[in-house]
Amino acid sequence: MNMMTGAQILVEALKKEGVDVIFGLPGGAILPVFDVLYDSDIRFILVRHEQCSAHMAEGYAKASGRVGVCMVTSGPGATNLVTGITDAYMDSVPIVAFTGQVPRSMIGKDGFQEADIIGITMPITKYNVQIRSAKEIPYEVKKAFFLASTGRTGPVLIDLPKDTQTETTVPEFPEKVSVRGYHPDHEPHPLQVKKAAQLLLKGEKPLILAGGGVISSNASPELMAVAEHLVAPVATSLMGKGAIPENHPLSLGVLGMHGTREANKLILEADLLLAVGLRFSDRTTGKFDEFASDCKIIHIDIDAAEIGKNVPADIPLVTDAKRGLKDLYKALTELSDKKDNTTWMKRVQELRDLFRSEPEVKDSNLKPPKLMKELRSLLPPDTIVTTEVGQNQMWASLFFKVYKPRTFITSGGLGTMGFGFPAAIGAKVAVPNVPVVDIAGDGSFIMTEQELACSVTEEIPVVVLVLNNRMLGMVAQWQRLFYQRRYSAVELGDVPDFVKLAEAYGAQGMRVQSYEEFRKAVNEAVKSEVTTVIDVPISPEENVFPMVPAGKSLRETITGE
Ligand SMILES: Cc1ncc(C[n+]2csc(CCOP(=O)(O)OP(=O)(O)O)c2C)c(N)n1
Repeated sequence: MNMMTGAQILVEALKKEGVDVIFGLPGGAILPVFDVLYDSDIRFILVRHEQCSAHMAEGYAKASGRVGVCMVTSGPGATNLVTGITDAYMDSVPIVAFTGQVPRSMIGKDGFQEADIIGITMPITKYNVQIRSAKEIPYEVKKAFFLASTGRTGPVLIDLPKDTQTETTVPEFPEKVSVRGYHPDHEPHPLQVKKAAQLLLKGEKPLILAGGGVISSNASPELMAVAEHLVAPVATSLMGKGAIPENHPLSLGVLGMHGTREANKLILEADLLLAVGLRFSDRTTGKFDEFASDCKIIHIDIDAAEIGKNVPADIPLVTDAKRGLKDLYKALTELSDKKDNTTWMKRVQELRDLFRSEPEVKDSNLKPPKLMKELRSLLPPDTIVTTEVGQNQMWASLFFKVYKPRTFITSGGLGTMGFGFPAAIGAKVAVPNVPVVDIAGDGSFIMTEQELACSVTEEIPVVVLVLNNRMLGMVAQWQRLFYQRRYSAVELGDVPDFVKLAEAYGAQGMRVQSYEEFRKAVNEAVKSEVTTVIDVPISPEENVFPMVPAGKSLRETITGE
């Protein structure tokens, strides 16, 4: 190896990790790296706000299963990443973020654009490190990708003082790294697996709850095998949506605060819960101590810290979802033939029929549930949908059926408004041949709408469907239901004009007033070679139902009737 600068070493190390795209925005403290990128084959996607570079990296990672990469400058560039990194941390999304930093001699001296990004991101990264010499770069980059993508996946940050980027050294690129005390490949204990299988076979009313871990470990086939052997209905968390095709006879849809009525009811009747790849978020469980209190619980999770944190488990299995379900399936088939669960499945069907037979509300306004169903029928099955946060997200979760893993991308843990649009851009970069649609609220879209400039100039066409209620709708819904309609700071007014806004950025804008116009617009938008914003005015009075009020148990579902 020849002498190389730290910046050259970094770019070489990224290539060795197979990185072909980086999202970000430059600045003084990271200029040496950008100068090397100028000559490299790595595609650099220039964002208009650093927060969005992290969300794009998340969208890229979630859609593809590969690590997403973002890169920004020091100080404000770095601090603008914080929301995106926290979002990735909460939802276990594998991203690696690079930040520039003031030169080593300036650290701690309040230099121009210095921020202690290591201190700031300590609690929101799986690992972070400040480079102290150019020599460390190959090892730290390898380690960053290893940590981000293994075990419970998550964000890693590398901070690069400017002079480590210009320092020269002869690099040594390691083939692999091992991190002391970090053993991400847990094998499930065979006796525990056997015990779990025995318990599952004993259960008369088993229910499976699948989380994001099933999707991130590509464990859907194993999930289906277990579910079909047990003839057990499957509900998912919001992050697990897509783990089972939602048109499968065993699918119950999403469970929780805005879960389907059948899922929330059946969990109260089940005697056995197999929870896999999920952290029992309060949005999924409702009140912790009343959740599944009549069930025996088997909990599979790669992160031992999740076991018993929110909900106690009778049988814990610390392993990733794929491995856990595979071993469980083997044990089940060794112990018995496919189960006969006729009585339980009859009950499942009974509830399903009951709730699905509810008549649709007759109203001349465009209704979000119907819009979601129409949208599904217009889009190919492998379309990737992202969402913003609020009512739009919950309508999508409840009424837009997802058929494949990695095709529903949303901000679950942090609930970040403004996530969906940049995540859609990242997803489209990762999987360019399928349509990508962001289901948005007006308030959320306005938060990161500037990335229209990015998507137009970088030629990354996505569709943004704005369910436009001129309100911070979800907050308004809570004020309507729990604060006697005292609408405090939720009215946005008819601003901006989304058609003109899209056009101002060189994108395409459309407004629809009827289902027919909606269908036409969606068909045109998914074929368009430029990003299209479809403005769909809906009533500001719409509520998302069913709903479980915050802090209540799933027993206390409000249906709006
Ligand atoms: C960054 C951020 N700020 C505030 C909130 C709190 N919040 C949750 S939902 C919501 C309203 C969202 O409004 P909009 O995007 O218009 O979607 P709608 O609920 O109307 O579909 C707000 C303000 C949040 N989740 N994220």
